[in-house]
Amino acid sequence: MLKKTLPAFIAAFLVSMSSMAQIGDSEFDKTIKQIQPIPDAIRQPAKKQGRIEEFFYTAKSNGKSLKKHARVYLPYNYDASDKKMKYDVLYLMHGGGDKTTSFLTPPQDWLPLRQVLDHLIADGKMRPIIVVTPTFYDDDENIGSNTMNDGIARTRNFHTELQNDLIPVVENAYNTFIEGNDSMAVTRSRSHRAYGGFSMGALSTWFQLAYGVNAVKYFLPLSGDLWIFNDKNERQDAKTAAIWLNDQLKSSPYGNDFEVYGYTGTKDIAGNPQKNLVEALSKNASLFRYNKPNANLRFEMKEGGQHFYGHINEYLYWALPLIYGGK
Ligand code: FER
Repeated sequence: MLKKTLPAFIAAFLVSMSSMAQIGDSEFDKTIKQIQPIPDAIRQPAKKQGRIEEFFYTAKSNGKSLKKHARVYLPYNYDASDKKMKYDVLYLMHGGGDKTTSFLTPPQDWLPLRQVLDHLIADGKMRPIIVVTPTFYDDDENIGSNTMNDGIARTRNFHTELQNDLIPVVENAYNTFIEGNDSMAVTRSRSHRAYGGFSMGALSTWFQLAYGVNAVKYFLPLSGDLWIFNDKNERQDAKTAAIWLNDQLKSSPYGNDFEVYGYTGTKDIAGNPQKNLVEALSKNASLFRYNKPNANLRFEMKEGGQHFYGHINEYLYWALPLIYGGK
């Protein structure tokens, strides 16, 4: 017996040490869908291009009033005067130390998200949407102490700013489905809203699900898991995090009326942590249906996928048509 278990234990230890994930042959691993390469054409700019605007708003946090900004992607042909045409809105949160520009207008040495969006819309793979990229920092030029604890606190709290300060203002400034500008208006239009993020932005996505499922229906955690701490500030394991998230959701009136689309890569520092969280959710969280008809929890991994926007933006090429295609 010992001979059989010892190498497995050592292997698991080595895998966790190197932050390398593997899609192994456990029952759960067999359910993981592998992310395919994107078509070459997506790596070139599309002919019909959307545009990116800067959007300013005021956020209230801890009694402070902050002037902040977000970036807004408007699809090709967006016409502000055409009030009959309404758009769903996707919010995407950057990773630790990053900015409102990280998803939309990065240096062009990786696949830019705007190009993915332009192509998906031009090719009819998804309907046109508006994408908003805010920041959990005070602003791009003021990212606070940039420590892990500060980042965790900001990602945990961002849902309040999203619901009270950002959504009502930005969605009334563009042609969206919101009707009204209070918290109830945000809740009534939740099925027209998605929230996702990369790394610490993925952490903010799990917290959005836990604390703000009333504002958002679709969730895209991209290379990041859920960090829960006990009273002594010790990180809890995936099962504890899964049960905590499920308990949070049980106290909402929305039941299992939410959808999670998780993506990461095998060479990503978040690969194993996110895989372990999704497995724990699939086994310990009654509101999550994984790998079943009408699933509300999906998870895919890219062989060789790394912790950077170039791969994350590829994942969005596959994820967004699942939410915005064919409806
Ligand atoms: C994770 C792996 C890495 C994760 C976050 C990180 C929230 C962030 C690392 C960094 O910002 O340095 O699973 O989940």
